[in-house]
Amino acid sequence: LWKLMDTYEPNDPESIQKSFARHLEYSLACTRFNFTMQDAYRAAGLVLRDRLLESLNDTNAYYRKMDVKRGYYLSAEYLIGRHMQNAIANLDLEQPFKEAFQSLGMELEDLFHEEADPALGNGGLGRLAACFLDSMATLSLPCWGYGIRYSYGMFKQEIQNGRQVEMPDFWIGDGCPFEIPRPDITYPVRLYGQVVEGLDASGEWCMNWVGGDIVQAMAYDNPIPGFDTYNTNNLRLWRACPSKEFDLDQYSAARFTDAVESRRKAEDLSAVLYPNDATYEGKELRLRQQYFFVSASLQDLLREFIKRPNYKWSDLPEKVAVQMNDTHPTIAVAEMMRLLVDVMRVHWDEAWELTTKCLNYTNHTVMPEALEKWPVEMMTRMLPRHVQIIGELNLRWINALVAKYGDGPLIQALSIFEEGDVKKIRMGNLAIMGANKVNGVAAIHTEIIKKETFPEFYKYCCDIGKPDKIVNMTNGVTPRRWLTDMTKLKDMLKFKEDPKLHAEWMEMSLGPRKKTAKAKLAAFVKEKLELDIDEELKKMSPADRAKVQKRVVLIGGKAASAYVNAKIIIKLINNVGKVINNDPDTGKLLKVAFVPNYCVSAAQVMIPASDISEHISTAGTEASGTSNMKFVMNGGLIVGTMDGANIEIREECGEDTMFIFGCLENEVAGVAAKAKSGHYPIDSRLQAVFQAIRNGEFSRGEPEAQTEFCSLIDKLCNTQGAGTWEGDKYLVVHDFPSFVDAQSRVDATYADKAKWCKLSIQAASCMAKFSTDRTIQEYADVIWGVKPAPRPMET
Ligand code: 26R
Repeated sequence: LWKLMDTYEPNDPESIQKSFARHLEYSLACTRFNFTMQDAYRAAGLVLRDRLLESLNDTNAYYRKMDVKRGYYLSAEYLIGRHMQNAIANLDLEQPFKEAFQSLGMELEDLFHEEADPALGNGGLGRLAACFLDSMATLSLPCWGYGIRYSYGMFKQEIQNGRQVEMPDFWIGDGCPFEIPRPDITYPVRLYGQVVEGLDASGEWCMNWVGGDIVQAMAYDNPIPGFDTYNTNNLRLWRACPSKEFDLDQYSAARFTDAVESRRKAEDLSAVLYPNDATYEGKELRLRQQYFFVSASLQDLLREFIKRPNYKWSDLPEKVAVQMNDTHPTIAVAEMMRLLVDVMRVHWDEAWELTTKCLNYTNHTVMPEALEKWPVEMMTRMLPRHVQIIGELNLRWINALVAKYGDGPLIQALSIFEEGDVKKIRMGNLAIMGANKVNGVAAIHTEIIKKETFPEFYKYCCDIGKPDKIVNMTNGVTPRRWLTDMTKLKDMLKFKEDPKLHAEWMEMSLGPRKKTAKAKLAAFVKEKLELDIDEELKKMSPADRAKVQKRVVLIGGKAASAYVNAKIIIKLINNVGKVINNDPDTGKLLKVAFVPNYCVSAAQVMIPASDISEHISTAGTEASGTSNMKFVMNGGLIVGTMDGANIEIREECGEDTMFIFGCLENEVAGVAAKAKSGHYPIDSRLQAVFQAIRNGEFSRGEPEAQTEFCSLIDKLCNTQGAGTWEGDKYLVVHDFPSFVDAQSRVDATYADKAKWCKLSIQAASCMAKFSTDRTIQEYADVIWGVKPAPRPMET
């Protein structure tokens, strides 16, 4: 068969064209003479998919042959962005594709624009997972991603009269040409039902989880090509399907429509991504989704393990490393135990040893409200066997702790169960207990985890001589869209004062109209917002220009649908924009716009065109932040707080490259205590802003908006307040004056073009640390013990 295969030169423009024509006609049933740009995009996608599939299959065969240790990344979210451009770049097919399509009268850029942006994630955590996949492939590491193939991704944000309106994102539309449905790879996943005790085939005592509903998880594979390697890894996403057989009882009872209905319900499981990355809501469907993808993924990776000739369970930790991305997949701890003990019949103690050697947990946030806790009642109904297992694990754990420390508050903090009116299972505690390594995502964050988020666990780890169970893995981003080896960038430093480099550097963002990043951004803003940032700012008189640094300020982001204040802030930004942009005085100097529907593709236009980006989280609240890295890699400079990765970026690039403001993490508690009792004055400039808002200067005659805007300020000014303090807990009033100072330093520095340029070059040259290539190398070395397995060209 191999000989019969249509062997093409994968990077020859003519074979690309032939394959394109065939896909148009035979895969899409178009004719070669009559097709739309959308058809062309799909056919081009299939051309790429052929090449990706071949590489994916060969890579996997190679991993099997070499019997390598594999890494598995479990994540409820992946924000991969558009495939096509990325795949072309990573397969190094840019030139032949360009040629192939140009001679057919098409521009690649126009094809790229036809692709829906797969947004199967909320933000930072999901985008990080996508960057990780890119680096795993590029480093030729035998690692796969597992997740959920949501039919509806992150909602599309529309702005109507300045307010966020959420629209469904049925991204999958007519199907994605890059994914490979695998009807042959399905696993049953049980939900609800009960546990019965009995004997297994060899007469041994065992627990059987029976009854309830069974959903099938069907695999959809998304090939992830690496750059400059023949390896292609896989992102396997699970879709929920009804089980294959019809429920005969229901059928024979003539409840045919009920049977159809219950099958339809199964599909709801993977229908929609929870668009909430702020506070956790104990929604039953969310727990079902989590268990669904965790169970399918663990079944799949264990099947791969036992396919190996003469497998022994004791080898599992030498062949498998699993990373749990936040608490979302941490039911894996109990599911791994269930699969090993109940299904594979491994003894409890050995199963626990294997589980705790294979699993690892990444924490992404210090906000306590984001640490998931599931009501015991709900979990017992849905996953009765898992609650038994967790109960047993907890019992053993607590007994050991009591023996060591005696009973007391330490024990309560370490228990997996939280007592109270509603008894809950703390997924963070379960994860730490079941993990070999736990990591934070920036140096400051890892320290906060040890001292504040999980201090009792850290104490325990230290007491048993394993303080390095908690490690730091500073985040990164993939630079692949621009660069291949970021460590080489340092060589540019010696030219940071070179006028020739300066000229080219400025040219990239300001140079000849149309081609530059700024021109693209201006076109984007004009299309999306009907706002002409380019023209307006050119109208200024030289005298005006001399006085004030003109600026365009763009703000984007999505508010969780129930997050009232975030929504009011969006409305306020839009109103402020309207007032400022249309004011004869300010409009010439400052343009403010809210960019609707911020997403990976919008970021690709905005980031390269920015001079300054603001990363202004109160010290200690942002775990890492990753977009800060992208801006600096693209020549931007940061206005920011001493928080998350800002701190490490400053360390790498030099203090002079960053405009720091705000209180430090170790000052926060003191300042908060003061804020609470009203012990510091409000800066007069901020008072003026508050007054303008109270006067209705930004309400544009809308009474509702006026009330809402005032409620925001009232909150900031609220000092006493009973119970939990709902005042200025992010200390914006305190940090405001130093923020304004930082902005003045920006203006002063920007006025000196040579200095600005030097700082920009200096910073961008020093960003190698923040490539996910470095991050993933550390995960592979320190946490997973996974080695590169580059596939030779011919296998
Ligand atoms: C609904 C609830 C359980 C939930 C809370 C928070 C769901 C999802 C989130 C998203 C959090 C975990 C997140 O995205 N955190 C971000 O992770 C990035 C990658 O590590 C960091 O850069 C960023 O600082 C952090 O906010």
